[in-house]
Amino acid sequence: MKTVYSEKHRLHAPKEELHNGLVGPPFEKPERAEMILKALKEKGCHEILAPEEFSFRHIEALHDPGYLKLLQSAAREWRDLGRDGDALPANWAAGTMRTAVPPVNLDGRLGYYSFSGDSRIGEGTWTAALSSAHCALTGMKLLLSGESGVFSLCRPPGHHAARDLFGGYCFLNNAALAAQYALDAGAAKTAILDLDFHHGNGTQDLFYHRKDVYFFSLHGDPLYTFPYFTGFADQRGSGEGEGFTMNYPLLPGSDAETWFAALDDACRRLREFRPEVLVVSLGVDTYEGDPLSSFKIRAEDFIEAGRRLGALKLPTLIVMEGGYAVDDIGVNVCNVLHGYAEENPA
Ligand code: SP5
Ligand code: ZN
Repeated sequence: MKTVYSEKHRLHAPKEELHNGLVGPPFEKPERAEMILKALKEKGCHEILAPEEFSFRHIEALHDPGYLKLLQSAAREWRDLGRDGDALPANWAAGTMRTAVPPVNLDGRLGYYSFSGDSRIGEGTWTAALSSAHCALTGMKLLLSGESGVFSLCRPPGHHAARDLFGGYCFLNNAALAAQYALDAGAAKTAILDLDFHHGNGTQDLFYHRKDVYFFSLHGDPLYTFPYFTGFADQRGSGEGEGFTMNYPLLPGSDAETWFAALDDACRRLREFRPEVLVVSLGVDTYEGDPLSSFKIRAEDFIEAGRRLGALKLPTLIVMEGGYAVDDIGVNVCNVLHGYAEENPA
C-alpha cells in the first residue's frame, strides 16, 4: 500500500504537555510517527512517498483566515513577548462571555482559537501541520488517480481541529481537507469514519450542516472522555445535514465486542449512503495498552477492523490520528493496513 509521509512532522516537538494538572513529558511526540514508519518499513510491502505541495486555497476552504494567521505567528509573538517555550492558551470564553470579535492580545487570541490546554504552538508547528495536511491531500490525490487504498501517515493529527479551533493536539483537519479535496475534484459524496478513541469534534463541526460528507464516529462517551462537550448520540447533523452525522459514544472500558457492534452498524449505514470515496480517521488509542484511553481493543482486533474497512470495497484513504502506546503503535497501525489489504489485494 502506498504511504504518504513527511519528515517535517519532527518540527512539531512540544517539550512538555499539561496533563492531570501537571506539566510533564508529551504524549503526542515525534516518536509516534517514527515508530509507525519503522514498522511499515519492516513489513516491506509499503511504498513510502513524500507529500506534494498544494495551493493554500485547499486549506482556506475549511479554515478561518484569522485562525490560520494565529497558527503561523503565535510562536514568534510568544517569543517577542520575552516568553520561553511554546505558545499555550490559558483563557477561554465560556457561557455568555463575548466571542463576536477576536481579541488583539496574544493570550486572548490563543484562547479564542482553541478549546483545550493540551496543545502548544512552537516555531515548527505550522510547517509540520501544513505538511501533515499535504500528506492527507496527496493521499487523496493518489486515491482519485486510481489507487484502491492509501495511507497518509499524518502528524500532527487533525480530527479535533475545527474551522477556527485547535486542541487535542490538532491544528489543521487533515481528514476533512482530504474529503473536501475529493468533492472539489468531482466526487458527489464522501464519508468519514472516525475510529480514534476521542470524538472527532472538529470534523463533525466542519460538516455538521452538510449532506455531501457523512460523518461517523466511534468514541469514548463524552460524559467521561475528552473532549467532553461533543460527540453525543443525539447529535445527528442539522439543516440539510440532518441525518448525516452519526455518533457512537461507548462507555469507558468498552471491549472489542461492543466496538465491533458499533463499527458494523456504521458500515451498514455507510454502504447505504454509497459514497464515492471513504476517509478513515484512524486513531489506535482504542488499544488496551493506550495511556490516555480506556477501551480494550487488542492488537489482533485491529486486523479484523482493517478487514471490515476493506470489505466496504470503497476507495479508502486512511489518515493517521491518535495513538499513544508508542511501543505498540507500529504493530497496531500495520495490523489495520494488513487487514484492509487482505480484502483488497493489490
Ligand atoms: C488526536 C487525539 O487523540 N487527541 C487526544 C487529545 C487528548 N488530550 C487530553 C487528554 C486528557 C486525558 N486524561 C486521561 C487520563 C487517563 N489516565
Ligand atoms: Zn484520540
